[in-house]
Amino acid sequence: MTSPIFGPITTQRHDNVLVIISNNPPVNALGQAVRAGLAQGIEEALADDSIEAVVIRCDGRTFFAGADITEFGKPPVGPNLPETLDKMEASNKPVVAAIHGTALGGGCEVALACHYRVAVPSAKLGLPEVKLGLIPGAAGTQRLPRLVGAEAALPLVVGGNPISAKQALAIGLVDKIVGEDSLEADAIAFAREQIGKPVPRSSEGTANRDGVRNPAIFDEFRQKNGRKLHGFDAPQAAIAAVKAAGELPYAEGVKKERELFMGLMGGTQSAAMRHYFFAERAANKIDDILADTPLIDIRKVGIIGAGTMGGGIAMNFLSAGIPVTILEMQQEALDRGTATIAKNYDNTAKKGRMKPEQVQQAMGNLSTSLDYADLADCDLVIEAVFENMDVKKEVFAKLDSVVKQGAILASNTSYLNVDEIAQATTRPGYVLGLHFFSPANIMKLLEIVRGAETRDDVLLTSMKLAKKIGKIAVVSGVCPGFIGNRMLSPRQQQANAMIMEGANYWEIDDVLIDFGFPMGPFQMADLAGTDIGWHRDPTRIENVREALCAAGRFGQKAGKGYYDYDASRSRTPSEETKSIIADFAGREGAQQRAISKQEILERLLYPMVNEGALILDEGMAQRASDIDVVWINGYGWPLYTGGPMFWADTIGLKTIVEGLEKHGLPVSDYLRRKADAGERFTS
Ligand code: T1G
Repeated sequence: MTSPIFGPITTQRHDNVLVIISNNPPVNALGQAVRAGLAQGIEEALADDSIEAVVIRCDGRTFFAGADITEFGKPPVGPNLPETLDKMEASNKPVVAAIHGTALGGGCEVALACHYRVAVPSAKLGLPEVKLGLIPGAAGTQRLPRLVGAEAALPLVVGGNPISAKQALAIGLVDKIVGEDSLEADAIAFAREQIGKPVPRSSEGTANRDGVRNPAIFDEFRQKNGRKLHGFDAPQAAIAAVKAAGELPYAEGVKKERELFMGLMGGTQSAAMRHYFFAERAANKIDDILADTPLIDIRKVGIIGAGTMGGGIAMNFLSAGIPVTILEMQQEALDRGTATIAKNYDNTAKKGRMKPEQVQQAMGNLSTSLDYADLADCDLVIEAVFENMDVKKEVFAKLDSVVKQGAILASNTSYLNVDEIAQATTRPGYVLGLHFFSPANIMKLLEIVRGAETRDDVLLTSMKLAKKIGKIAVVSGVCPGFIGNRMLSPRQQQANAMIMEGANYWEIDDVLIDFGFPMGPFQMADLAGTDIGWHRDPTRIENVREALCAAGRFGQKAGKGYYDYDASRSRTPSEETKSIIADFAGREGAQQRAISKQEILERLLYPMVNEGALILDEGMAQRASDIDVVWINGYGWPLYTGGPMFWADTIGLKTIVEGLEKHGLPVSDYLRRKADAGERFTS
């Protein structure tokens, strides 16, 4: 018998066991209605003497996937989750969480407050709050260490990544793995077996003593993860909370958790990371295309060019189980390309990121060719050839004559005009840009460049395919550099201008590193190679880069570029580079002066925001948050500031405009209008 209790929560009675069921699509988020229903269901179950055990489960794709993030930042409405969970845990009737899908955040905390947890093999459990700039706020940081120990709890709470049901069983977070298709029945049977036994409560566990016996684990964890945690507030709070679980009585520990949680909730980092959570999902949506537009079936992919980009692109499809044919002009280039792919997979397998059989399957899906005719039956062909318009037009004309009608023809160009390339074919509707970022098998970002004539089904198919191959895709219009590289260019210009005016190049890099970037522009140049696009004539020196190349300063690969590098590739500013720059500055007659860190930061980042405003005004990006997604995933913009547009909102558009004017830099009409109106780019 099923009785609706409250909105998304119903109950089902199975003799002496009551099953409380949540049905709150899409992910059973613990919104107010769910919390109220859950509280009521638990209260009724505990008050009814004929009920001797309780099972909590969810309909749909997953067990509770956490608090409802859309409620954050709004006035809280009861009942609050911790109180509901405390009541439930205090019961002497066994309560069993029946887990499928992803029990995350508050969902995992509901499970922790249950006396037992059973899960299907495919289930995952985790506490991803740190990815939202938070820590668990319903006693997860206090119950988990008491159940599994501080050492096992740290990676879950501080890292935020979910673990499999099998891993959860191994650490004691799950009590039993049940049948994939018999979760409810097995959970009920398991619950019945516990009737009459004393109920185990995570909050009364003593596994957390490991953190007291060996307090070094916290500093060791901090040191081991130093780079990853750098700049983020939440992970440090998470470590403090787990440590407190060993030092304080439970109730005190919960208070400490609440204090840390509220401090983070009110901070800009969590606002930024919650913004990013929804921004990444919004980027999947193409506002002017019907979601039910029929898709093109992509069963076979052709890639032209087996170089670094072509090989990396191929791996994305091979790893997703999609057959690939790589085309090159010479057998030697093909052999080199396929050998690189095999080596990359070998490294991935060595790191345990892929099983040998998965690598075998991926490589088994790879074929090679020297003949365009072998691409005739491809559903998608991506060219990754030399970045030259004439070459690309020639390739597309050839593809147009060989590849079957209805196939998508994509260019991996990083800034060339996709419309011009499309005009080299008789099917411009099937042409678009798929701009992968190097290394293409690692970098998550994909810019999908929508041509003036790109068909809706071609665009939507590419967006869905991006998700299938594990990319985070953003739609861009056709403009030089699309979204990311277009905004990189004004930052580069200012960096080069400032070293002529007296700023040291390492100071510029350090300002961006302090802001949270993994490296600055001059380090990036050394990493990529200062000789990209160099004419190779050491006697022809017209700028700093050509001077560096003429001096053999090709970057990290040469042991010297802007910087000198030691064997471990750590950088030291170079006197030779300094004098090369001074020489050019002298020739330009630039006024030399010390430039403050604040001025460096403003002149590097404010012009990027202005360029982002132009991109929005021209309709080259669908929404400001898409620009944030590009820069966080493609260029290492620090996630805890939310991306360039959210960051601009945080400091205020008026401040940006005043800064640009102070430095004599252009202010777009769109930016000025938004600033004058007191508006934000992002919601
Ligand atoms: N709240 C609100 N909406 C959510 C949501 C959530 N927790 N999780 C997902 N959605 C929406 C999402 O915006 C999208 O909406 C749709 O569901 C499908 O999501 C108290 C304080 C569960 C692994 O961080 O990791 O609990 O775009 O596209 O790829 O201590 O969603 O369709 O309109 O991502 O299959 C902790 C976040 C919260 C989990 C599914 N929980 N979600 O991935 O689908 S804080 C999380 C996810 C908390 C407690 C603390 C993933 C997923 P739309 P999707 P998916």
